[in-house]
Amino acid sequence: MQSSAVRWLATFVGIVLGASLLGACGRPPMTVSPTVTLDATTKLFLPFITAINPNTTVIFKNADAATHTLKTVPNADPTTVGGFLNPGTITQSLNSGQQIGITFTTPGLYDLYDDTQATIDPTYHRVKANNGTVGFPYAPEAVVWVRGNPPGKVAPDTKNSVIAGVDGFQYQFTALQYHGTLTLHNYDTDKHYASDPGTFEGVNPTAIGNSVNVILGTDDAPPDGGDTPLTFYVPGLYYYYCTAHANFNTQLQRAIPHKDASLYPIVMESFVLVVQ
Ligand SMILES: [Cu+2]
Repeated sequence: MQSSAVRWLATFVGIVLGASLLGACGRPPMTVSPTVTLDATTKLFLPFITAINPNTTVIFKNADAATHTLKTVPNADPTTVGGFLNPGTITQSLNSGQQIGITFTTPGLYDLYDDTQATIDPTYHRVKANNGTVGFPYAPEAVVWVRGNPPGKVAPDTKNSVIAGVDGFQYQFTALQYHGTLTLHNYDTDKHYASDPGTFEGVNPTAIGNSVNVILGTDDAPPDGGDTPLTFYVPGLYYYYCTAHANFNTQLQRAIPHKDASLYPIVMESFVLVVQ
């Protein structure tokens, strides 16, 4: 018992995000830290989403035989820089068997990925699993949600759109104030959906709209496509995906893209952070 505790201490690196970087050593926290594991079987980060309070240390563990990395996904929307998305930057290498502790101090969403198995799509700014990876089409991506009010201004209302000719939402992450409305617009010809898979991993505290939320395209709502407004009364993190272009895998708690979805292997999903 003694020796395993010492070993654990020896491999523990403390990193504090949002305030300052702790160089030397971290103390193991008194409470059990949530763990995100780069799983040896799926080669994915499990769980996909981790919800924590500020000043919680998350253990990132590489259970695989190969070296992996943990890196911040560049913000697709430049207006979110300095705000709710990625208020701190992480660039870490994780050797086989290594675990590190990262303490998240600033509220917001942290979108992380492993660049040994995925790239960032230059057009759609999403994590895209490399062909031939074990986890394909799932991307080795992990989202950490730190509850509370993020830095910067959060808009009262916001918009996310289905891109013309593409089975995908413009942004993976948006934010708004509670009692505000997320308007989903569809510039594509086809119908798309913002479907709610129910509550999981602390996400979706209430149903999103009618849980189906069809968004009419230019075929059904000519000439410019339809709007689906969704108003959020309960703060929290919400997740939606398009049931016409993905299925929700309840074991992995992630959506898997349909092979005929135009952005495959990028999945048609999005998050909206609703701030009090
Ligand atoms: Cu769709």
